Amino acid sequence: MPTPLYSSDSFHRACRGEPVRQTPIWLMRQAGRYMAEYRALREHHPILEMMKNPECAADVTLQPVNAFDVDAAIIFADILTLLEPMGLDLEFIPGRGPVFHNPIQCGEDVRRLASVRPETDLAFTLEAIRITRERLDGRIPLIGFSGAPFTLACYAIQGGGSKDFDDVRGWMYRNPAAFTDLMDRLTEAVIAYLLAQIDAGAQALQLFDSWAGSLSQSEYARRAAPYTRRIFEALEGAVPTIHFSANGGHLLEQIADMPVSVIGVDWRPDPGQVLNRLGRDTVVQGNLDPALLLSSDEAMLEGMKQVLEGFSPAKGHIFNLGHGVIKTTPPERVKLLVDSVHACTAHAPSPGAERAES
Ligand code: 1CP
Repeated sequence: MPTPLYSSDSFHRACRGEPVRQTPIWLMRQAGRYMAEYRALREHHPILEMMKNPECAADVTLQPVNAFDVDAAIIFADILTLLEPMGLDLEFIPGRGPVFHNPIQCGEDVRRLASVRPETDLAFTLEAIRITRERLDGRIPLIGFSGAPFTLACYAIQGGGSKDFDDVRGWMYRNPAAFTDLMDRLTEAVIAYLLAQIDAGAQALQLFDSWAGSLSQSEYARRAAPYTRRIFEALEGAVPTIHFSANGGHLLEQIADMPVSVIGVDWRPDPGQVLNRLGRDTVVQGNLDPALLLSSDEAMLEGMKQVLEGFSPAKGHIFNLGHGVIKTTPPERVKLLVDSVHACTAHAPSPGAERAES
């Protein structure tokens, strides 16, 4: 049995828009190749094998937790593993990235997709969540995640990565009924997967819609938002939820209109403008440009201050990068960033924070 939620931690308090002693911070892709500990494990194991071995996945999840004073862990898994039990044959090819050998090409391919039973099909990630919760022993909360239906559909149709997924949008316009069928099936799979992650002990959930930004506002409203909304409705009241999309600045109002706890913002929009558009009664996550960690300490810290100041009027702020940690990031920079966010915000607690957290 997982231990109960630790609802007084700063991450959860910020998710709920409650005062915090210092701004919580975690980083998307905080586990990965920029860490020597990760590279040492990766030398001996292909990435899918690492994700499918729950002990190993728990080890990797805890690497950044042990190295940096982050306020949340995120389970080591990948958005693409959900597509495997549906019938898509996934391989991570070194130097090329993920590839599906049998991408979706027609409506018949969609109709052939299997439904997912997470407890058996994705038992490895659920077990990794249980092990990680035990090892964390309540120190910080554990975030589970899934890809959102549109981003999953992008990979399922494209059969791998793409710089813009133009061909996927072309397919979507040519095959509207098959695309709707695919989105329906993916939505059911994502809901089942995320509910199973909660059962296993995930204390918050992030939905990655990395490619939603490739859709226009009206196409997003029509072809993606209803499915994402259905997912947040299914999770409402269970654990805090976070939405993230890269390059999705034009979609922020639509996303904020969903029953989601936290709006993730990539590094492109200015924090002040985000709050002008969404209102201060919003909980935001983000949004330092990850490339600033490849810059100087001074430039990174200047960027950090702008993000902290820009989002300070918000009801809640979880500090994060505007996308994942870049592979060439020096780990010392991550440490400096985490410590500096804590140090800079510890001096200006919101009213009532000390009382609330003691
Ligand atoms: O060793 C390696 O090959 C490193 C690359 C790697 C890692 C560390 C991949 C391949 N996946 C992961 C783990 C992963 N993926 C996490 C772990 C938790 C964390 O520390 O944050 C998460 C949250 C993901 C999510 C993910 N996978 C996304 C959404 C987030 C984003 O970056 O936009 C996407 C799009 C993927 C697909 C994927 N997996 C891996 C790669 C290289 C890619 C991108 C493929 C492409 O579009 O070209």
